[in-house]
Amino acid sequence: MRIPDNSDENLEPYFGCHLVGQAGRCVVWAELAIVPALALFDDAGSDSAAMRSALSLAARADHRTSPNPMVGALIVDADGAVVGRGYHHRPGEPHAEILALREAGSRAHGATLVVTLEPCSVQGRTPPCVDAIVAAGIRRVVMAAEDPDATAQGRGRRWLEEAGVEVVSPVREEQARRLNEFYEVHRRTGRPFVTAKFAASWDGRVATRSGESKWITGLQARHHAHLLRHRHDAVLVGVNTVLADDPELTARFPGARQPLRVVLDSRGRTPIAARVRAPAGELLIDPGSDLRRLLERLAGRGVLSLLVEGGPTVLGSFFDQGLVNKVYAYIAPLIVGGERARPAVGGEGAGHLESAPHLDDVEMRRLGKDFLLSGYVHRNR
Ligand code: AOF
Ligand code: ZN
Repeated sequence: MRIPDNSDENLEPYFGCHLVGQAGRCVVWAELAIVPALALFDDAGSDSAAMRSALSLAARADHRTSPNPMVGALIVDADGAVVGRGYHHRPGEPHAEILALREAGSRAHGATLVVTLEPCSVQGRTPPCVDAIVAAGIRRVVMAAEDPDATAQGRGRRWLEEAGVEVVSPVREEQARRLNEFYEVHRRTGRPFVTAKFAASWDGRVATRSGESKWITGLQARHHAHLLRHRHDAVLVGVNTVLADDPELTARFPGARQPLRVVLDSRGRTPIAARVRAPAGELLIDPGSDLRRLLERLAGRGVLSLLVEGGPTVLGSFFDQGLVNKVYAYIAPLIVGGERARPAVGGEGAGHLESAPHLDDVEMRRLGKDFLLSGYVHRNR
């Protein structure tokens, strides 16, 4: 099957078994990763189609590469046949280009390498890919985007060109940057990508006036929230949420990644028996007095993405300080009402509509009876 040159499908969710129940049967099917629509690993009909295949390969890592980017690569010979494929699986393991070159062997000579990120030019945990690409006799490199990492800055491209390799770039740059948006924000700003998440009633309340919040949304929405935990490197709540809900802050489905857990607690109120202390992995308790500093510290230890799960006071602080990149709102079909029932986002809030964080690239999907709304915080206001 060939994709027309001008095909420009958006990245779409890839569904698989999200929760395995007793007897190994799949209980919940859900989105596992964002991949370009229709994963066609072997389509090399054009640079754009081949890049689409390389992107879907990259997405297979489903965030397990952190703090590294997700990268996919294909090697296409002179007849347009795909002779090698690879994607980066885990940090410290071979880069996508190396795996693709290994599969291609001598067929890489004179072939085209299609890769979703500029090949690396410095020795990191692994040797520079540019060296291997030139040594294998690759004639042409098609890349989606330049690498925002400080060690790159176009060096990979220049090295290839100096060695006589033709470089074609950018191809499907927007999709590639969207796929690695956590990595992009981390490398460009020195802070993690911040996702705000809440579950609210149609009228925006996260609890009744007596504080009851379990459960506003249904099972499917709650399972989806576990997927968000898996995708993020760290998850953060305020101590009031610990006291009210006693969350574990783990991703509970087979094969899930477990995020670093962060609690904002300035007065040591996190109970010794709190569930957030129980799971293996690290718990960080921070006073929360300087969120920017906290974000920089998290970024410094390789946290590319932070999921802020609330409650209203904490979400309010992140929004008031303009620190949120993306919002996931799970909206349940009920009206809680009441002046004393807490809204999803507290803090100061916007004085004027003009200064309220507006959302772009908004998406809506159904999760059982609930809706999931997501969008990116518009920056230029
Ligand atoms: C990856 N996977 O497929 C490519 C990457 O520590 P290292 O040696 O794994 O190097 C990580 C850097 O290599 C990363 O920040 C990025 O700049 C570059 N390219 N990284 O993890 C890959 N192609
Ligand atoms: Zn590399």
